[in-house]
Amino acid sequence: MMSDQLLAKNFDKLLVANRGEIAMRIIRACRELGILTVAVYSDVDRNALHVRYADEAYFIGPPAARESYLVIDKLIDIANRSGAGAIHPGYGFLAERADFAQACFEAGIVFVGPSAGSIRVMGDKLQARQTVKAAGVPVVPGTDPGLDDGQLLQAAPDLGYPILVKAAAGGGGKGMRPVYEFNQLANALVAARREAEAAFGDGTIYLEKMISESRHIEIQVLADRHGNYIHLGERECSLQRRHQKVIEEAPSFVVDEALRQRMGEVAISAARSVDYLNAGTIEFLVDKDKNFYFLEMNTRVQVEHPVTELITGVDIVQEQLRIARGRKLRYRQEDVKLRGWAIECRINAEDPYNDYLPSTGTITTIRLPTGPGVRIDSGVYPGYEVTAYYDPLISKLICFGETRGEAVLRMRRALEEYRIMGVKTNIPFHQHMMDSHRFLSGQFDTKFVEDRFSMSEREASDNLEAAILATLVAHRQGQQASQIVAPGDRDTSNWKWLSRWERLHR
Ligand code: MV4
Repeated sequence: MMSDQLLAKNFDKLLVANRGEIAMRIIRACRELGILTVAVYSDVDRNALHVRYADEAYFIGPPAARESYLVIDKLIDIANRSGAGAIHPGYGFLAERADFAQACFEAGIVFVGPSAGSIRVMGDKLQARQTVKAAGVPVVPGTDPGLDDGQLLQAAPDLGYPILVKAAAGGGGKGMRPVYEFNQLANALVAARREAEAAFGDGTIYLEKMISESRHIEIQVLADRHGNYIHLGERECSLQRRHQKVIEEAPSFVVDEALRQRMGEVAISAARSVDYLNAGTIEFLVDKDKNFYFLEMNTRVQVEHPVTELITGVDIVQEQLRIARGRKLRYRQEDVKLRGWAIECRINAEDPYNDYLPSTGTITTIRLPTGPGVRIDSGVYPGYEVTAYYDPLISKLICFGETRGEAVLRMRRALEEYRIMGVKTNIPFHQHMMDSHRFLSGQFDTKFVEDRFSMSEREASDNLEAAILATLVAHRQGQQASQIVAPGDRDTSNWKWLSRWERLHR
């Protein structure tokens, strides 16, 4: 059991300890619920949208986050001065810092999230693994805590190669090291421990069998103070580059109703094992035989939460606020019904033709796509300056359709409609992806973007027929929504192709 440090307290004013699109998203939910909002801003965010949109705004310091958005004492002080009874951390910054949740608790401020104890356990990947494993959650075969190098070397042959050396304090791909044969292992242990010690101040490492050709699929869970837990289905997050997700979708091409139910139940068990409260996400690896393994839990609202909102109708941020106010979840598991398909493209200020080099500068003009099935979550505006201080996310473009095909067609339309001047963006990357037959036929894993996708060449189309066949087979096997495949070129005939496939697969 966790030491349960959670405040049960209503509040009608909330401090948003974040910036950009997620600050806007939180303020919008507060507006709808009649909660007053307090924004904070650094020097470069004086004119930011979240500052103008909030009911009050307080200056918090220099642009560098560690002197502003990351300073716990300043945030607690501003909450107290403004009379905010709660703080929403968003994602990034202080969202997964147990000491921040603890500081809020000690100041009598509701932290919109789980307890410091839950964050602490899930933040230590080895402890998280042990805790969920004890609750019956499948984890990747690996080693127990507390082993020295000799014991790790001894354990390796039973796991089988390739092996991943992971840092307990890591996560999100940090401090991971692949080992392909026994004679590399001893060196890898020494190097990984030294790296982890330097990066996290904690040199604890462990071994896991590497699961190759796997997908990253995560389950959204919600938990209230009354012991109710529900899941909102899965998000497919395999399309990543350097551990940064670029496109997410819900549902996943490979998850059928039976698998969804099993993964959902397991995700809830994982959340229960730490007495989890509020919104959280259980990350799984799913191998090509559809075995799934717990990877990590994210103890915050995630960037990609909108795709789940669109297919479930559940407003996740509103639900977070209700939970924090001590209310019961508005949904029982049987109320959660998936409908349609949603895809999110992260529009980043970067140059996809130059190794995704970050692009800074002032956005002089921006015209955002709208219309049926299109949602934009954005914190930028004409005159907004993209700096190197914060992440390069300009906006999230999320498209909904009754079928995967319809969502893709809308995404193509919306990407063409998107106009932005002043910085380079990865819109061409997304357009290229929407033409990729592997994407269209759902044939990708976590290595796809980095290993098989290039902006400079078209994919070889020799697999096209196989892709089409796989799509049809998957469909016949009872996938609820349709899939489409198409050749690579974005010309008129391609468009005819797409709508024909889209119709065929309804
Ligand atoms: C793995 C794995 C394969 N086998 N663990 C990357 C981030 C962190 N959450 C764990 N990660 C992985 N752990 C085992 N045993 C492959 C990855 C991985 C990955 C996972 C999800 C999404 C993208 C990824 C890219 C590379 C590696």
